[in-house]
Amino acid sequence: MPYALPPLPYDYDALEPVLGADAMRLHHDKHHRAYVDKLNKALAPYPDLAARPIEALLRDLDSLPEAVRKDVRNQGGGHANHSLYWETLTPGGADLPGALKAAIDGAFGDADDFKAKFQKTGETLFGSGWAWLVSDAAGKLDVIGLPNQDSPLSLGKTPLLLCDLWEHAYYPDYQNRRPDWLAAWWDIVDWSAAAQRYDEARRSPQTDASDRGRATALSDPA
Ligand code: MN3
Repeated sequence: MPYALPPLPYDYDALEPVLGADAMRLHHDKHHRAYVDKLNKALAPYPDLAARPIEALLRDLDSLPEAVRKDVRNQGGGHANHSLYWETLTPGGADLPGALKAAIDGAFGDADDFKAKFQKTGETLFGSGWAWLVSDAAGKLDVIGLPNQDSPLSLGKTPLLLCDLWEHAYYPDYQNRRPDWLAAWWDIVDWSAAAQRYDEARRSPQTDASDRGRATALSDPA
């Protein structure tokens, strides 16, 4: 199968007490795997599409055959979002490095103002979805909430950080207390991973011409 469930980059219990081992095992082994399996099933008739990185497909949803567009958006989004999510968490958290800190200060006021905006965005997002810190190609930051498994890549933005606000992400540890989950999540954020993504976003904008050219050349299989 072309898309594979990436292993967790730490042990199931590594993010305790913020996230418990049972919840992590269920989230990674069951929920994330289900997105991967359904994505592979949907793209089985489209080997040319399945050979491309999921991020490239999400960046150009409109170019995909209509028969698979919804599955790429939902199942492919679920796979890409969770893959990034595991990568941007780390036991005990990590400090916010200089370049990204300066960008956050410039965009939001200071780190506390940013946190307050992120928290409010997450608390007020209706239903299932994610809260995101994103960058545009010019390096301008924004905080957005997106429903379901929608990806900022589909909006031409680069995701830097994301907090899972589906109930499966926090009910085992926080029940219905989404604000408590959002407040605790900061303790496991890997800021160095976000800063690295920020540097890469500014070096190679996501909507570069070569990738667009490949995507628009795609068509339905014969
Ligand atoms: Mn999830």
